[in-house]
Amino acid sequence: MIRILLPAAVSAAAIAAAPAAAQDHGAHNHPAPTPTPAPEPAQPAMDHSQHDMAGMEGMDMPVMAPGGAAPPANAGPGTGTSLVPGADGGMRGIHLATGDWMVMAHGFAMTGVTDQGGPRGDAQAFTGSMAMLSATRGFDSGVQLRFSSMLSLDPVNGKRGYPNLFGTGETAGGVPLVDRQHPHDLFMELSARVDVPLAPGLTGFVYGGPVAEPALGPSAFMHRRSARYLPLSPITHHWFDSSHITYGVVTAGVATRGLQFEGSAFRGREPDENRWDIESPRLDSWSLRATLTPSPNWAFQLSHGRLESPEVTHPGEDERRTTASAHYARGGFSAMLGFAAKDRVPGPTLTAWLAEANWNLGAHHSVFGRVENVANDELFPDHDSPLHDRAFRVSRFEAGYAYRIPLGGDVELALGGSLAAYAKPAALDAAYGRAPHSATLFARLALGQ
Ligand SMILES: [Cu+2]
Repeated sequence: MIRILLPAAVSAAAIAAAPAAAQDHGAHNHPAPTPTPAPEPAQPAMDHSQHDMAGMEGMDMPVMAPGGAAPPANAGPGTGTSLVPGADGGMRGIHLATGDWMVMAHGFAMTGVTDQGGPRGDAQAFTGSMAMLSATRGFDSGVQLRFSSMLSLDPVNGKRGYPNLFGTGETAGGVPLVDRQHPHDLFMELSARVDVPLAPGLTGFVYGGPVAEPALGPSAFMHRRSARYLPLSPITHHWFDSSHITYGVVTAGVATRGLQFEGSAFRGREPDENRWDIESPRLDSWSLRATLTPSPNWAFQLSHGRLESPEVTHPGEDERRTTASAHYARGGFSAMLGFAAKDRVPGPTLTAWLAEANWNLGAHHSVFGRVENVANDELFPDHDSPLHDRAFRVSRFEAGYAYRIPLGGDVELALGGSLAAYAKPAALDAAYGRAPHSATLFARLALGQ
């Protein structure tokens, strides 16, 4: 227990200590300094009071480009080059202007204990964490340059990650992980991005790096406001957003105020089970994504990718992945509805649905939930099992509550818990019990969003 909890405490302390170093900036809920897709022309001398959006969270404000010829964007930045509704509030945290560069830091550390229930549901303490650091600078020409890094201490959970009933994907000790969420890699992102104004209201961009996220799927769950307090990974992670850690990505796109088109070349293979290293990049797969943001309240994305041999245990098997999602944000309420189809080549097509929402009620209370439905054929990896490779459609219904304690300087402690129940075919009763249910408690310390 101590071994598991200590790294979270250390990273939590690091996050908590950070605002002291930036007292004059930390207390404000700044909008993102880089409101994707609008480039940020060099106007560092902007009146600070104009820039201060504190108290405006939840208002239906477009994410304003801080001056210049760029129009205000309806969208805010998600993970990689993905977009979320501008009304979600953008990425917040500590902002420091150092010379020509604007440095932004944000992140979270959480520790939890979960009992996933039933014969296959383990009980375990676990941690989750993410620290993001980015540096952005604008040039007189309107060109904007940004470097981003994202780190996680997930690997301290051990190779088998944490219990997550009906969750599958990736391996530990060469064995597929089932009813578990794999740990994320230490390096979740090391990327660079250049935005170039092409015409009034039109921006072109190039993004990529040795660890980055291709233009495929919605913003990854750990950055979605709708999933902010949901303590566990979605069981549909490998249908929607598992490509958020990809070793080798190059993306090019164009964006207007309400529309973004982009394409990526990237490595199809999932990260291996050594979570502390950087793997060799390749560009053997591709994806295309269109994102529509008609207002600051809505974002819709449609994406399709062809992944070369994503799974180490199925080396001859490729994947065509299609995802569609709608994101809504207004007044402290954020929601997402998504559909995904994983077409194995060769093999069947497995579909998934996901609906999740978070609602901040006043200064302290949040209620949240997620419903997922997925056809999964990886629940019995043992070749001798009569159920091996059979697809079963299962559903998870999860609901929870968090009590939020603002600690000042955009630091927040949230204490909460969730309960989950499942629907599944009777053929799974022997393995999972007739009615498994799960309970999770967590403490989450966050700097910004
Ligand atoms: Cu992941």
